[in-house]
Amino acid sequence: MKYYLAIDIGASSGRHMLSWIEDGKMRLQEVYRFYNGMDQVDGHLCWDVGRLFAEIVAGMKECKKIGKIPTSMGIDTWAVDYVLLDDKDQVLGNTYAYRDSRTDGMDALVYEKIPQEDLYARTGIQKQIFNSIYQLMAHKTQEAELLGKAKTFLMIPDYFHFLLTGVKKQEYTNASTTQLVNAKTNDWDYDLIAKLGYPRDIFLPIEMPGTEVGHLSQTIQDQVGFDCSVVLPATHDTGAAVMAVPSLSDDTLYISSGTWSLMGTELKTANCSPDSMACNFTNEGGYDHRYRYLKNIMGLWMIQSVRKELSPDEEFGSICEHAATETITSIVDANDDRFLAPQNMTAEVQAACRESGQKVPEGIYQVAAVIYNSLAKCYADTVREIEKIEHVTYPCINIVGGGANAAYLNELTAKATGKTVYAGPTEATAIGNIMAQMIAAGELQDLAEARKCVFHSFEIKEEKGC
Ligand code: LFR
Repeated sequence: MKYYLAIDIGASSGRHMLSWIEDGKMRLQEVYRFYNGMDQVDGHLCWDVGRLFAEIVAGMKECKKIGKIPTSMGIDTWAVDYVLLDDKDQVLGNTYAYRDSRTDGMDALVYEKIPQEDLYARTGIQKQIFNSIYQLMAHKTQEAELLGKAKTFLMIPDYFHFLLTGVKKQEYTNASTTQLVNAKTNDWDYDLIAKLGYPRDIFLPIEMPGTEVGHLSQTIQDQVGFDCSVVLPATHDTGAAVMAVPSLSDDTLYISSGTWSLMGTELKTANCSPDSMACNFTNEGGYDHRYRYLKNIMGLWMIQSVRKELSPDEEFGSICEHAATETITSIVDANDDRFLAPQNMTAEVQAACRESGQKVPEGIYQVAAVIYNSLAKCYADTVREIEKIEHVTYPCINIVGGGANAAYLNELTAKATGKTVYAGPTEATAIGNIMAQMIAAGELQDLAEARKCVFHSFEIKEEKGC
């Protein structure tokens, strides 16, 4: 049996998933799971990349323990965050998390160098104040000395791949989220980088998913007890998740539902038009030169936050079931930046309801009901926008990722959009990661065949629209 290992790290947890093909179906086995979260360091929200790497190694040791040694492995994580390495390949300063507020006001400094319209026309990337372009401006203005010492810029999964192999490679899907990649050439926009005054030489050549990074270094082999090849998946988790959308048609709407709800479709050519910019759609680089044309919606981060505040020991399923019995109809704008990193999510949702003259939710279930209803409303608005911009009427919505388990939200989504909802697979990110590895190994022929295989391998629930 040939095993493949996906290490999929999200903002709140990470997991090691082994996969193999058996009787024509893709099988998955979770071998290790670990916590992730942001830490406060010097008043900033940061990631502990040292701890995360120790978890990566710990999970690999589990593979050895159960005797399932992967032929290849790859890591995907959230996007936009990066490390700067010095001339000895040591991390310079903090590894900031994208929800940190150091980027406040950095958009204005970027637009002094390039008008926002030009930036969108070149990169096709949505305005999110946490994009690496604004984070680098924060580095430039707040920690110039540090940026001056930087020899290499690596996105988080690329950094982990480097620690595993000693080889530095920059993967494309994640690079596109920096907002420094040109949507036409799919390469760094060096002209833009020069305009912004960022050091050109820190950016490595861009490589496509499926490329081999290298083999495990001797040091890592000694720790984990085996060697394997490290292959680039779509290292951006959303890039991986969208690969695993089990649709056999190209005209498909999807929601990759997790910490964020990423809702959109795939395009063969980027849409960098002013209309598209006005709706803040993004054209993130995808597998096989497809663009993920989507919108970031605040997503289950809102539920995760209120659960932490009001009912930390309760299962998400229970919160979702109870929310379904509430009758409150208040709605907030699930796209509003006020929900990005509020001091207290519950208070923020309540304040938004109060300010708009609506009933103020009390208790976890009412607050959750407001969030679920608000997400569904936002999904419906987004469907209308995409259909208008793309002149396509989509028949259904595929929801993938952990959020596909939220039955009440699926029901609300079907109702609000009028479209049939197909929910699953829930482990889309890990599956997408594996797909790129299996295609690279020749076990699956191409994306279309891999999607067919996912379609036949995992449970997909249907919720009829009305
Ligand atoms: C989802 C995700 C989104 C990205 C956000 C920040 O996990 O990767 O696609 O916009 O996190 O990186």
